[in-house]
Amino acid sequence: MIIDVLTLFPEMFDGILRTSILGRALQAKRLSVRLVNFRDFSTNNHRMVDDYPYGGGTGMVLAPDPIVRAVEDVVAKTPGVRRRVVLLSPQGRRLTQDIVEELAGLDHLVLICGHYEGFDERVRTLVVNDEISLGDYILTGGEIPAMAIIDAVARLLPGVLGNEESARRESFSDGWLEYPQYTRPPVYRGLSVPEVLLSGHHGEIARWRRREAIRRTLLRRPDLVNWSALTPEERKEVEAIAREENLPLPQQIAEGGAPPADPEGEN
Ligand code: 4FV
Repeated sequence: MIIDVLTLFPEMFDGILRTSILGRALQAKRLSVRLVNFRDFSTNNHRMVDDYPYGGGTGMVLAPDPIVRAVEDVVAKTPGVRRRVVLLSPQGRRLTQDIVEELAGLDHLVLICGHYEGFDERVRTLVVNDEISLGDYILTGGEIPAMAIIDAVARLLPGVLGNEESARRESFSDGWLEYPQYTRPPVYRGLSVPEVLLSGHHGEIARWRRREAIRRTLLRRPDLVNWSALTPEERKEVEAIAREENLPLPQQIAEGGAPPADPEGEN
């Protein structure tokens, strides 16, 4: 996979591209990241990339030409592949693990980092086919969202995560948040590791982890519970834990009504 990052501050990426998992993956050519300063595509004698907004208003707007030319250049250099040109902005669809998995299936990803008040709308019209937001807050630029996407996508690429890392179940992979994790010492400042985890009883440990993943999800992110996708067993488990935690059942949250009749009609 080739990731082209169009940015006015390529030096911001030095750190992440030379460190840890990502640094090793780039060394091993598991993917390649090209930093493109779109100021290099500015044709005016002051290498300007922004200008005053038509219609007035505060701040500056990124002009279309340098960005459009930069995109056309990297596209021309990478013919005939599965590609997406992504604009990073608060107006985009919010980044999720599902979107990350989507992007990890591409051969060529172009990330356009904004600054100032944003982009001339014709950038969207001419060269953009996807728009992603890191979250509902305003940053000074699109570089940090681009770094987040590069990091999240890279770890899904073959050979980037060692097997011990990749095998591990993680939040969002099966719809639940991650269960609590513990390591040595068994007692720290009077706080003990749950007995079950020291029992060596893998069935018990798996059940405990599952229940704690459900509990944490119900307590912190009930919006993540995809009620309709739950098996009857899972539904029973969720109901039991919701009762333990005096929490309304997710579907009650979703439908604001009484839980649907149990298909087996047992209860
Ligand atoms: C942003 C976000 C973001 C808006 C004005 C840069 C800034 C400036 N990008 N997710 N949230 N961008 O705040 O992606 O152009």
